[in-house]
Amino acid sequence: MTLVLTGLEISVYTRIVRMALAEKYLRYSFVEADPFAEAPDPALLRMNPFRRVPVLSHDGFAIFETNAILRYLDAAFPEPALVPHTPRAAARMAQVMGIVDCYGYWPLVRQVFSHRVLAPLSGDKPVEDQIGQGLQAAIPVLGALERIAEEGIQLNGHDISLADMFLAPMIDYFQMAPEGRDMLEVHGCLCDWWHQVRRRRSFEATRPAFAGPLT
Ligand SMILES: N[C@@H](CCC(=O)N[C@@H](CS)C(=O)NCC(=O)O)C(=O)O
Repeated sequence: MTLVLTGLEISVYTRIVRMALAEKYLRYSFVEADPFAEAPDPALLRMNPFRRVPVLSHDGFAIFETNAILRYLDAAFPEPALVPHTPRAAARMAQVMGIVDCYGYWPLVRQVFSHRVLAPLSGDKPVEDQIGQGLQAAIPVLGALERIAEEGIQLNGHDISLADMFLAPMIDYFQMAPEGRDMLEVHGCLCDWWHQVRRRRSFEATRPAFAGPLT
């Protein structure tokens, strides 16, 4: 059995899949591909016409789109299960994944983290407008996630599912920005979840090298 993950170390979507692989104790090879490079990587384009990472290949069966990859992994390698069995928990899990994917990634990662944290690391100037817009757009995202965490069926720190895989890498990047950390801190239930999930082996083992140890 061969699993090959094509991705980029700093990519949050790549880390989502790496966390799921780690939760399931699966061994895999990692092939680095940079979707942001100026010259398109022909191998990546052949696997994903949208030129995004990650792509997972299982014995030659290649899948792109993180949600599809996670669902496949959970079906092909059922233990430990990362999709809850009760209809309500499964619905909340899917809801978290949808919220993060559709409304969370851009403001939390591409606007707040990229401009406040990544740009200075690369010697670039942050675009303050982008950070401001990202923080504004993050308000309903964190609000919706807080309500789910408060309900307690998902994002409770112990019933681990694909929802935790999807959210943890994005919150990790968001809280690296001081403004992101301040905003997270006023969401008590989400904060409780964060303090539990960040201690998981799958989270620690997949943290990108540039980030250093979590403080
Ligand atoms: N819908 C895709 C999104 C993946 C995605 O956006 N990945 C980022 C890296 S975290 C990427 O490849 N970005 C390249 C770009 O924006 O051109 C999925 O679910 O896998």
